[in-house]
Amino acid sequence: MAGTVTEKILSRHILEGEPVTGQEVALRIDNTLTQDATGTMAYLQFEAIGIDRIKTQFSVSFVDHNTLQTDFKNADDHLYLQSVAKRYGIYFSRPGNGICHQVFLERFARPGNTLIGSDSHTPTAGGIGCFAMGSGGLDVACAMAGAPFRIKYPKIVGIKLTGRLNDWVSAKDVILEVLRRVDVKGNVGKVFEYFGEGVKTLSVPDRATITNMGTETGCTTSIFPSDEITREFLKAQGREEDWQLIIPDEDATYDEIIEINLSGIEPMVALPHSPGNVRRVRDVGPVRVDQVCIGSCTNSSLRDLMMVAAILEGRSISEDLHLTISPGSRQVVDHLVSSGGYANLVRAGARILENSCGPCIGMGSAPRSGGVSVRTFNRNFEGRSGTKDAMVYLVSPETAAATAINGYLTDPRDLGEAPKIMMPEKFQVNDNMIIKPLPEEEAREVEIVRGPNIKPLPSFEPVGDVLAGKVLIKVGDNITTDHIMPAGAKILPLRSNIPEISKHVFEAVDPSFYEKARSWGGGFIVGGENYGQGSSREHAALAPKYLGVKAVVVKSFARIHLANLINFGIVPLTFRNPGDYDRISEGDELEITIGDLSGGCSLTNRTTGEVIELEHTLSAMDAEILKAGGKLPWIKKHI
Ligand code: MIC
Ligand code: SF4
Repeated sequence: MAGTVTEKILSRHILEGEPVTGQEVALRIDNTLTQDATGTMAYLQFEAIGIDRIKTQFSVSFVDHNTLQTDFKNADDHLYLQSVAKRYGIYFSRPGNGICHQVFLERFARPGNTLIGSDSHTPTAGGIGCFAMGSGGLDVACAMAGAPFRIKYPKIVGIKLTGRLNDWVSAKDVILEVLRRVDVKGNVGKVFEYFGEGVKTLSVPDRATITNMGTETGCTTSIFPSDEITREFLKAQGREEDWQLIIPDEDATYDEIIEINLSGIEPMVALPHSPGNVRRVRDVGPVRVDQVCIGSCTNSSLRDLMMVAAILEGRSISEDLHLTISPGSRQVVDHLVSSGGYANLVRAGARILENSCGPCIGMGSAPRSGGVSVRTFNRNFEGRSGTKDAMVYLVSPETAAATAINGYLTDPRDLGEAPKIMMPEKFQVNDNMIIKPLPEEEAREVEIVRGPNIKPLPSFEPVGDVLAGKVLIKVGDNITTDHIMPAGAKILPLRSNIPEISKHVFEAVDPSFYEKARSWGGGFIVGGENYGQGSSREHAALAPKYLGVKAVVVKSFARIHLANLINFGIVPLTFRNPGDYDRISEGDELEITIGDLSGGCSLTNRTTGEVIELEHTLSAMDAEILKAGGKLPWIKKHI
């Protein structure tokens, strides 16, 4: 049978279920990745499952989110992660080695494999032809323990690329164009698979920029074929043996096709506060800018930073703004240094930060109050930069560099002739910042180090048939996990400590949420469309659960957050009639009869006396997991 890349990879990994769109399939998972901010929970859960060694082909633990080490907490977390990796046979990428997705692409990702990662931008590896998905940490823990990962068999959307990008236009503009067309909601359950002649004009890091930010559409993942260009990239990384050809058959069919002519794309920008709010840079005009930040897992590859270095060569940044650069990996820095690019950046006035997530997750470099920040990142949600009233614009490295020179949002084509950059034939391969797994016997002897900030996992009661309580908060559409469980320098160090981090739930939306949840004995969350978009952080489910949230009732959910709610025993429900959203207010007393969750549920609003019909998309297994009080107690019984 003719197949797409997605069909070919999935058919080799389906353990249960039929490849029918919308039906649940269980997938064998070859690899996993974690990062520090979600990793500590994932490994505490893995330990709780009680397996002696990971069962994946290989798994990697990265430290890249929280590298500030403002006190013992963070340093303790890193040590825990390093010792746990040693104990269970996991690769450990040390802090300073780079951003998880960039390093995974360079050193680990394999075409044709399946990967899940406790970070929503795990689809970056789709740029190399790996079927890579973001998930909660508990799902990663289960995959490391050998359990399959369940998804709804996706609808395969083919994105047909023709033509070739013009000078000054790059992969970021392509994904911004995709986001302009499909927006951040309405894409749950889809895979965006790129095909067509235009694919050949994009390098692996270009493709990875596109699959990385594909996450912002809310899709399951995005993927490119594995072709000769992929082989060249792997060869340059000294791992050609990891390559295999995976291209769609001539007569492969897609459920839907979107055509994009690369030659027609112009420099694009996502305006505050949504990655889907996309315009042409030229149409937005010369907005005054206070800060430019270059980096993040979307745009920190060698290609991107060499381009920035070439644009800045012999120039100075505007005196009215700051420019920060966070390289994606140590390999990138190594090349920047040896090629002279690093000196161009420094001489132009860039502040070069660590090889980590940095400002992207609010770890420093917050803009001034009311400031404008132009970033090459993938998210511009309100407050995520660390400054609530900052205005964040998302652009390509070319647009960011041009803006840094002029001090206002600039279409890079205004700079004249585009520089030409050359990529090395062979990358500098040096894996001394990656600690390899120990042999099984030796690994058993390793002692796991737990600092005082690493608190035991909370455990929860099974969910009953009738849920009663008050509406703790009512929110609108597109609520992100950054709204539910903020990150940043103050809160990230608490990721291993649920009692402490739970004090910050919905902090920026309603500072009284925590007190209310405590004094009302928990209750419900009511929301609109695309609830829980963004990050994979399970803390956005775990911390509300700890505060007694019983169910979340919304118009629609984002995929990863929906899975996280189930994993931690919060019942995810949707309105049968979306208009019923208006019939519930904050503070209303609700009673929801869920029964055994085999059918719909009804909600009685005790405050108004009205009855509202609710629905869910839970499988029989999801219902079992919920009823058991979450996935951890459930998996312990099943492994
Ligand atoms: C993000 O970009 O929001 C993060 C921080 O990388 C998250 C993971 C986390 O919250 O730790 C993600 O994208 O999943
Ligand atoms: Fe890190 Fe930002 Fe990428 Fe998240 S989006 S993994 S915070 S660089």
